[in-house]
Amino acid sequence: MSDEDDKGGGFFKRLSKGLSKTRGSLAAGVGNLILGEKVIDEDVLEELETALLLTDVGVEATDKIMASLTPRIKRKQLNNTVALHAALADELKALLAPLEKPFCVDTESKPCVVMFVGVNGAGKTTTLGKIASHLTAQGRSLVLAAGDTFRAAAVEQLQEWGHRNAVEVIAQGQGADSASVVFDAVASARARGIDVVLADTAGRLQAKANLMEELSKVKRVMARDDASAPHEVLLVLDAGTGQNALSQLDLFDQAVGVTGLVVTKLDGTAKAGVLFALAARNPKPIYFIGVGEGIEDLRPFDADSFVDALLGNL
Ligand SMILES: Nc1nc2c(ncn2[C@@H]2O[C@H](COP(=O)(O)OP(=O)(O)OP(=O)(O)O)[C@@H](O)[C@H]2O)c(=O)[nH]1
Ligand SMILES: [Mg+2]
Repeated sequence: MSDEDDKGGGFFKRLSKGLSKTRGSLAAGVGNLILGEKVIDEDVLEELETALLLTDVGVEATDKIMASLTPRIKRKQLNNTVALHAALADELKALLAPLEKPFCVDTESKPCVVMFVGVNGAGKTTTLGKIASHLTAQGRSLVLAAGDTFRAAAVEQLQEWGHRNAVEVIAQGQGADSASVVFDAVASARARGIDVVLADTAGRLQAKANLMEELSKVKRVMARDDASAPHEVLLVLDAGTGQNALSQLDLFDQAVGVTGLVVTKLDGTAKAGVLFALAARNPKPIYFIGVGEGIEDLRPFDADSFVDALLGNL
C-alpha cells in the first residue's frame, strides 16, 4: 500500500482490471448507450435497469437509481449520453459514499480486538494476514488468534502469515475450543500491552444456527475481561456470491453484530454490483475491497474510484 503506487495510479489500474467483468456485463447490457448511437428514451431506461440487475445491483438499489434517472430523462434533462453517464455515476457514488470509512484500530483499547467472520472460503484468513501486514507496517504490535480450529490446515495458514509479519500466533490446534483460543490470545495481548488482536474464525454457512451460536459464544468470551471487545467484527464477503451476500450480512449481523465489511474477489466476478445492493439493504462501512490474491490487492474502499473504475467509459 505504498504512496508511490497510489500516485502512479497503480491500484486504480488493478481495480479497473479487476472490475472488467462487471463493466463488460454492464456495457453489453446497455448496448451502445454510452457510445452515443442511441436516442436516450424509455427503451434505454429499460436496458439500463436490466443491466444493473444482471450485475447484482439488486432490486432495491436499482429502483432507487431508476427513480432518480427516469423523470430526468422524461423531462429531456439527460438527452445525451455524456449527461446520462455522468448522472448514473453520480447516483452510484451517492449510494456508496456513506459506506466509506477508514479502518482505524482503536488506540484507547489495549488490545483492540478485531474478529473476522464469514462463510467458508470468503477470504477471511488471507484478509486477516493482509491487514496484519498493513498494521505491522504502521508500527502496531499484534497477536493473531487461530480461532479456526475446525479446518486442518487453518492454523498453519495463519502461522505462515505470522512468520511473514514476525507476529506471534496463539493457537491450540485443530479440534480445540475456538472461544478458549481467542480468550487466551486476548488475555496474552493484554498482559503484554499489545495493540491489536486479529482473531480468525472458521468459515460457516449463515443458515447453520448451531454454528452461528458457536460464533456468538466466541464473541461473548472476548468481552469477558473488557466489555467493549471485540471492537470490530469484520464480515468478509466474496463478491462472487452475489445476492447471497445480503443474507450473509443479515444473519451474521444478527449473530455477532457486524461493524464493517471486507468485499473480496471483485476481480473474478461480473457481480461487483453487489456493493450497491449491500448499501441499499443494510449500510455498513466497507473498510477494504479485494481485487486479487496479492497483499497489494487489498485496499481501503473509496466510493468514487470504485464507481469510476466500474463505469470506465463504457
Ligand atoms: N482472486 C482473488 N482471490 C482472493 C481474494 N481474496 C482472497 N482470495 C483467495 O481466496 C482463497 C480463500 O481464502 P481464505 O483466506 O483461505 O478464505 P477463508 O474465508 O479463510 O476460508 P475458510 O477458512 O476455509 O472458511 C485463497 O486462495 C485466497 O488467496 C481476492 O480479492 N481475489
Ligand atoms: Mg480461513
